[in-house]
Amino acid sequence: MTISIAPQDVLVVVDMQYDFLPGGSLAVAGGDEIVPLINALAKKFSHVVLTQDWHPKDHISFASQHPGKQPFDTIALDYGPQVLWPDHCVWASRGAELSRDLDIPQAQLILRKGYNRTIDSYSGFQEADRHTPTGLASYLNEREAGRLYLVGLATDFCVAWTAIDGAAAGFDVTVIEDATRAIDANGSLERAWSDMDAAGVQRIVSREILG
Ligand code: VGL
Ligand code: ZN
Repeated sequence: MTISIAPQDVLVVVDMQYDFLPGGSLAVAGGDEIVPLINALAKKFSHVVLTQDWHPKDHISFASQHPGKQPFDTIALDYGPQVLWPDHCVWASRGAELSRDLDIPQAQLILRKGYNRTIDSYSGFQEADRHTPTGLASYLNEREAGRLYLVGLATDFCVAWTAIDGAAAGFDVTVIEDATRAIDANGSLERAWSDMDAAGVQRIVSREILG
């Protein structure tokens, strides 16, 4: 049985940007493979929100800002552990642009996150201090959003945190697993799925919507 998508349901397309695609500075393996699938899924939704990772060039999540540290090291910040990354999705750089192969002209909102130099933001709902809101929950409530369906990159970071925070904000959240790809550093993918399960996030495959 295929899942029917209601007009109020929202497809949230997470971080489909050149730096996360093959050739990008933080390329997620197979990230390009999900573009056609996301385009097909988007045809079922009248309400689509895109998120865009958007960092100043000296962002605290960049290993380059921490002498002696390497990408994928973890450091302690005020708000908790922070994985360090290669420089990526720098404001107005090509790597920060959304893939032009996305074919979702009806998308209504592009939500940028991670623009505060001293706080990362994997989640589209709140920054990594677990406190500073992005405004997305208010937007979705004001727009009377129904279920949220998440796709994009990366399963174990921005998709997972957005899913968990969406559930915490009271939304019914479903991740469409085959329309995501993971970074999977140090067991992060398995951890992300168990955290999403614990938060009540549902997991489906695209066939359940596309038939
Ligand atoms: C992401 C690491 C750093 C993501 C963003 O989109 O999953 N991962 N910034
Ligand atoms: Zn980032």
